[in-house]
Amino acid sequence: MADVGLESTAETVEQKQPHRLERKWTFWFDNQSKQPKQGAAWGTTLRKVYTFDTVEQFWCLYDQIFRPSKLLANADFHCFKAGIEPKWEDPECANGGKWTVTSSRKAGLDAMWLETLMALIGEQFDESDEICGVVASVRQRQDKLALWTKTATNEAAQMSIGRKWKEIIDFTDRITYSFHDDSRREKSARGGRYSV
Ligand code: MGP
Repeated sequence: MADVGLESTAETVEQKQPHRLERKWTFWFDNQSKQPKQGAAWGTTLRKVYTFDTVEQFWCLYDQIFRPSKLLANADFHCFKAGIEPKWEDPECANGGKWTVTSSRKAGLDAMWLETLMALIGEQFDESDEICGVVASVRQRQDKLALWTKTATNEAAQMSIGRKWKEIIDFTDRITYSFHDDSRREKSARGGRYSV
């Protein structure tokens, strides 16, 4: 009898253990409409919000806060590997770039964001080391989702990530990959380098 009691206690303890992720992730928030003053340097409104490493923390944060449909225009949510800042200037991002998808429906953005987050924290990408994080941007014209990666010149890795991402978010239109190096330059230099 004592054994049965111990077993069921062990089961209960196990059920209550949080489910740890492979690595830590950080949610960030940027409300650019709150820019302190016109012409202020980019990034002054970017805030690190919460670093998590369990499934339970993720669901709580997602449910309570991080749904893009809750955002007003000119705001971004980011979910990046802990230790990487969602900026071109971060050493892990400096030589990188991003795949971008656009969505004209709020519900579309929410669904693609959630699918992407689950794939990231569940380490679904073969080249998961190449990934920095994902950004959801709500804009007047069109909402966007961008998957940031580390080594823009590694075309094979980027193509594989792009293909996998489209499957994950169930997106059939072409998507393009741009280098951060190009984004730093004037608008005319910002064409996509790869597409899938
Ligand atoms: P954005 O937020 O990626 O695109 O960058 P948005 O707002 O949809 O506008 P778009 O029409 O230019 O695509 C907008 C601008 O913010 C860029 O042109 C840069 O001037 C600045 N910016 C964006 N990012 C991600 C960075 C960054 O990481 N570092 C710096 N220094 N500036 C950035």
